[in-house]
Amino acid sequence: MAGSIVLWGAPLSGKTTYLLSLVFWQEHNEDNERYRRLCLLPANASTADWIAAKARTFASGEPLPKTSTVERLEFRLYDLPPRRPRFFQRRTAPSAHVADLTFWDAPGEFFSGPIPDELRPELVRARGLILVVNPLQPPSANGRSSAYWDFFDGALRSVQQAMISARDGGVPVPGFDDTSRKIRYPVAVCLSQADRAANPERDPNEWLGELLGRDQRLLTDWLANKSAFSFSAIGGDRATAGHGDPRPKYVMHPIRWILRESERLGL
Ligand SMILES: Nc1nc2c(ncn2[C@@H]2O[C@H](COP(=O)(O)OP(=O)(O)O)[C@@H](O)[C@H]2O)c(=O)[nH]1
Ligand SMILES: [Mg+2]
Repeated sequence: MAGSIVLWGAPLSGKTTYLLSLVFWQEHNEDNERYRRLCLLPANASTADWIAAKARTFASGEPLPKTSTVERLEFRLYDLPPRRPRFFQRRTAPSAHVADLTFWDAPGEFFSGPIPDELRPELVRARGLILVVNPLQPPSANGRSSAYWDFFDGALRSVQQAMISARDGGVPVPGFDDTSRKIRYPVAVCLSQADRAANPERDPNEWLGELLGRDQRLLTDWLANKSAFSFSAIGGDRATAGHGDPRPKYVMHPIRWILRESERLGL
């Protein structure tokens, strides 16, 4: 199978909660019963333990604890037939394992600068990258207006350099474009916790442009295939949304887009 989709994001952007939403909560909506669905599941026992422990903590209402170790977590993405197929859909394909998704759970500092060396080989081989930032809380607390740009620049520069050195070492890197020297695999830039914003439904590309200000052009210098997304893993503040399961919004959109784009690009 092709490389993984890698999830990366700023400290406290909502990465763990996003994974909870993908595995447990997803968008449950009547219409979805008529369509094929994507489903994310833990791929091994340690990942299953990790996500189950996070879900229990979330359900207890306690804050998710800070992480002190580095742990590689592996998930599998499945494409499933409709829950309630229409007559003409009766003979649709069965479920299939369509991609893997990798996440490193690690202390916040780990996510604030360049991507650490030990993770780069997987980023070089990846079929796509999900980058998460919180649009209401810049990635670093140093108060610089360029906090968003610093985060993207740090992460993407280290990926590009790793791709160049892999290629120079004779390893084929389909996710890299030799001519333009850009990262070629699809990169979904995600604005998390959209429910906290005054207008969660605003155009994510425009929203991202506003966060980056005059630096927005620079993202295109790194990335040949990018798109902005916004989502909410919880669907609303728990205090105001009351009890019951969270109701995530748009959480599968970046993943669907990466699957489609990586296929189009032959990755
Ligand atoms: N309102 C709201 N809060 C969220 C959402 N996602 C995460 N949070 C909160 O943001 C904080 C950081 O989330 P967490 O998943 O631990 O971030 P991580 O450090 O990137 O893994 C926690 O207090 C979460 O409850 C969301 O979609 N909506
Ligand atoms: Mg976390």
